[in-house]
Amino acid sequence: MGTLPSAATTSPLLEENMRSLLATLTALLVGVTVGSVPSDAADAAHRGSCTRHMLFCEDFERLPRGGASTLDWGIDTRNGTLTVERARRGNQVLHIHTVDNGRAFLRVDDFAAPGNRFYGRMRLRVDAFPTGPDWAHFTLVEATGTGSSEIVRPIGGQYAPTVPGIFWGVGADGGPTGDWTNWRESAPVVEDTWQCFEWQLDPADNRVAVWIDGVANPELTASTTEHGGNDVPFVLPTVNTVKIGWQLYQGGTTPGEFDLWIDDIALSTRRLGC
Ligand SMILES: [Ca+2]
Repeated sequence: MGTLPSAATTSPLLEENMRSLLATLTALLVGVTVGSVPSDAADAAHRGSCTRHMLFCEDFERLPRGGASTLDWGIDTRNGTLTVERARRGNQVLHIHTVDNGRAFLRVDDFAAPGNRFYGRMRLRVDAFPTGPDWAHFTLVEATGTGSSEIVRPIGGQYAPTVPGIFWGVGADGGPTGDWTNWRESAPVVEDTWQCFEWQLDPADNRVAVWIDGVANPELTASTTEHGGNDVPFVLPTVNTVKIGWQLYQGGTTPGEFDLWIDDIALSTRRLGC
């Protein structure tokens, strides 16, 4: 009979050392995971926002400053300009400037989302919204395509002299539901402040949904039967074009010119957050 310990037994000291080693490794791993969150966020801000696969993304970091010119998207303007500018800490943004009822849009052509279901996200600061003429109506995001003539406007708004106030509202034009903007007093505009806007288009029930600074506003929702237009079904087009910028429809505006800044535009199959 030999005196060597069998393979099934381990000395208490060795077990204690292994437990201690495991505890140390676990603590290190937890520390690394927790510690990495803020530094990743800081890195993302430094690199810009186009670091993940998306259907479309533009953070303006790689564009030359000045009049916008790129092969990645088109430009649709009338009495308006698009200029890439340097903002705080070297971040670059798109400055949209229009006169009276002009327009200036970044236009995403040849867009296609799997199942025609997608989310949009942008950061936005508007210097001043219109307080004239009465019912002055503006659009910032427009989606069009095939299969339905509705021009879908997930992000837009209107000056309502009856409240009075200026409010965000989902809207549409050009289709069977007519020209409507379902502005809501629960969504007043905020001037001269960076805010994050997200929207979703879902063909399942022709739903348009909106989040402002990460918070859903259920009143800013349109669907097949719940919308602000004629009493007929609201049907989303199969979207192939998305325009992002500014258009105001009536002339003789107050103020006479409009300035806004947009950054971190993204279109994606899933919600990106802010
Ligand atoms: Ca940027």
